[in-house]
Amino acid sequence: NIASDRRQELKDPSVNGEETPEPDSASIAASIQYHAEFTPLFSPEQFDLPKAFVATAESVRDSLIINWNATYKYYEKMNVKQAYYLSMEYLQGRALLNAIGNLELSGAYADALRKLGHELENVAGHEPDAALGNGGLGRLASCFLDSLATLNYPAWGYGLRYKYGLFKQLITKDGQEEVAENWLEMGNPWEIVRNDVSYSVKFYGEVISKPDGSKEWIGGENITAVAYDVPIPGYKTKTTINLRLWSTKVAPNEFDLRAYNDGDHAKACAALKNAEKICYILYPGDESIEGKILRLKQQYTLCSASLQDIIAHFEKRSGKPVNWEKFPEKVAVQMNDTHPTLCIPELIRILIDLKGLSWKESWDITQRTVAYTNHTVLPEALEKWSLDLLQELLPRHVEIIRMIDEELIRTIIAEYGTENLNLLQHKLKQMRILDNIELPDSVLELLVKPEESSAVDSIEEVEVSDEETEPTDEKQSEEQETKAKDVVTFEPDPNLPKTVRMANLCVVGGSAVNGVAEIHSEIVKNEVFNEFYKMWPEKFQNKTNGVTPRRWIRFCNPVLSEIITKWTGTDDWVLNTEKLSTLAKFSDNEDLQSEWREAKRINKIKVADFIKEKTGYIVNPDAMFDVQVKRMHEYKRQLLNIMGIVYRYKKMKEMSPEERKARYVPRVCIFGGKAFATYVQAKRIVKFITDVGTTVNHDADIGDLLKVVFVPDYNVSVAEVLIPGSELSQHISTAGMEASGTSNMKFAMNGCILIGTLDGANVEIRQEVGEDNFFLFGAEAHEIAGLRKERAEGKFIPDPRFEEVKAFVRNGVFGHYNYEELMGSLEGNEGYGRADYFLVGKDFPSYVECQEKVDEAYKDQKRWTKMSILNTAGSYKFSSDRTIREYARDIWRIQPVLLP
Ligand code: T68
Repeated sequence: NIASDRRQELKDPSVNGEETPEPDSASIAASIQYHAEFTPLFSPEQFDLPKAFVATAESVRDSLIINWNATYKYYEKMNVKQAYYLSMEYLQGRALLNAIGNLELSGAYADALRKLGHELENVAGHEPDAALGNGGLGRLASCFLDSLATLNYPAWGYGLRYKYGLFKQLITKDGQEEVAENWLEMGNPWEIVRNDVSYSVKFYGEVISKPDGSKEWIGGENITAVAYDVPIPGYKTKTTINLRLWSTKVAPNEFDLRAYNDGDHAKACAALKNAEKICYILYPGDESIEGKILRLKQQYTLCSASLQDIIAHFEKRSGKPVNWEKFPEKVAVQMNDTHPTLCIPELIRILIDLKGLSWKESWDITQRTVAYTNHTVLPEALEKWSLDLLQELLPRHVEIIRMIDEELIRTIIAEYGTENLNLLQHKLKQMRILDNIELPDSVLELLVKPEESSAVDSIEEVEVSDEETEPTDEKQSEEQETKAKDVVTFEPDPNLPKTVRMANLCVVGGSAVNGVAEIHSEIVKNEVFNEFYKMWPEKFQNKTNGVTPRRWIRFCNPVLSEIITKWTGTDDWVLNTEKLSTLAKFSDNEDLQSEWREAKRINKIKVADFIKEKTGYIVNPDAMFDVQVKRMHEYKRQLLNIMGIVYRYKKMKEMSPEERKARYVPRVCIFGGKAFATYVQAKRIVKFITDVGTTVNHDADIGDLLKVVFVPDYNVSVAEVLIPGSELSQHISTAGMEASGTSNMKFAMNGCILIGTLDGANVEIRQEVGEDNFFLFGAEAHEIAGLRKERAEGKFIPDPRFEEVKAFVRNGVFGHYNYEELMGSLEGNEGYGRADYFLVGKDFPSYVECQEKVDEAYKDQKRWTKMSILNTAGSYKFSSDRTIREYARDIWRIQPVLLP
């Protein structure tokens, strides 16, 4: 055919079948040219950067597809146990440099592109970020995929193909503005649409009982989920696993042609839009009822399509008759937080209603198959769904959830008995999946002791109800009240909503529950799910997060990588990060120290260029680069950072120029991060930071001594520039609130020193890199509750320095935006609610004092460089390879499978 003739002519080796020789730059150039010519996405006349990117990516994709197919076929043949990672979010970032790096073709690609008139770096810069996630949770999923492929684990990721990723953040004079991120606008060369892999997903409808006693879910609204596969290459291995993203479209025959012909185009297209809009955007605001339904539809689409796919795959491999008992021996499903919880009732539904298994068999198989990772202890982030909403949208699933809830209640009763109804009431209140919902009748019967059964019809009788015991006088009424407090009631409160607690469902339905850092896993066991922990201690685990050293050192920081390779004597550290620890013994070596500083300087210059391009500010690369980049959230306390900066600025202004210079190290304070579009307080903080920047950066007295920069639109690619070029990074959450944090790991790996609280993975990082190489401050997790109480009781006496800063801000030094809300929230003024819930005021003095220690340390560059080297050396534990091996061993029970 003409195309393949043309490829022959261009000498593209991949036309000759799978057995390709190692591609050299000539064959790569031919392949790129071929794709540039035949890609239907661009007009033919020019080979500009966007087109060069797509053509290059498509040529890489050819190699990936070959490996993908080989991996798939081999797993099929070996019929191995496979893990499936279900996540509503993936923050993949850019793929080009990562893919050619993993394929070890970076040099060949750079040469090929140069022949075609382009620099690889510029071409790579034209790739839009795949931002199908909000922050840490989504990026973790992407790091895990990289490790799974690299370590040759048979595993797939499942997610949704959002048309618009996380919004693009603009910084204007009003603070943050959001615009839609149309990342697919120019097409996505990495995805392969599988039109033959699609499943029907149902919403609404009704459940009918059939004569044989089985149930069927009928009617309702049906849409189709179509698979889009994204190949995920491992590093230095042929293994290429799959990220399968579902996109939704109208079900066949749902397009209303009659309405269209009658001229009612809106009606005709309604079903079309209704199906497509499920995958329009990532995490739509769930303030409105429409938003809630959409979010739930997204979650169910992910669960239903993925499970149908997993089950079809299992059936195909297992042959007939299918032995369902074997399902958990072949399949492990990991739920990334509670967002995919519906896969528990969905798996049960499929097994019972479609495969004919019994409730007991299905429940047993499900529990042995799925496991749950918790990523947050914030109560407001623990998902709850209204029972009514679920009932309407997924009636069959609600029946199944009720069965699971009943199963749980029976287990609780078996564990704690019915003697002490007070205790039982407490346990049920904490643990039930259905919150504020009547007990099933069959359970109520259990609560009635046989000797009472003649007199007492149901447990309701043990209640003291107002109607029955009308008080006759005041004394009696008082007595009645005290009694009423002890009264055991299993009746729902009509004034409270009826909800389904997804986290409880996950704990009950899964074989394992894990937190994401040691301290977090302790909180999970001892606080969040304590009642479950007491009943099933063996279910609870810790899996400290990790990040991929490929993207987060090797590819984003090539200069440092070269130094590491030189001093550890091998580039093996990219796979075996323990090797990084050998750097420790050279931490005082002057040659290493000077190379190390030089690398940092090169990276800082890149950051300075980047800041100039994005913000217009010119910063001095010899100043200390102090960075806080993460989602904007009150608990992450960007406010503490900026208040500290304001304090520094104020002190500087009060000093003579000489004193100022002697006292302070020049600093560039860099912020980045997005605030959820409806999170008003977080947006105020963005505005505050940019206002401080406007004042400070134009203050001639201050000059290079202090600059404050808010880098707009923080994302994976921006992180890849900032992290290698930073020297101090801030991880300063209120202790006990950050589950883990993962950027802290990336910064430490890149020789950046952390200032932080004893929270999340900070605790372990500090342990690993050494206490002397971590700037610690602030209250500890076990103190927080007491401190909040003190605060609420008005017993807290703020530090004068904190009062000074607030007054300074209120004076209008940074303009006259309404700062009263922000400053007031730190005081708990009436109407502002939370009385400094995040304890910014409490930690402020220890924070500014710690920052003074940072300045002192930085003045001694030998000491600082040593600390920096020891951070990289001590960070080896935080490779996601380590994390993934632990999941594989302790939860999924899967083995690496090396392709022949
Ligand atoms: C993060 N969680 C944790 N959630 O905050 C962070 N939530 O400490 C941890 O390191 C990381 O998970 C990985 O374990 C999130 O990022 C979300 O993004 C999120 C999204 C939707 C709903 C709730």
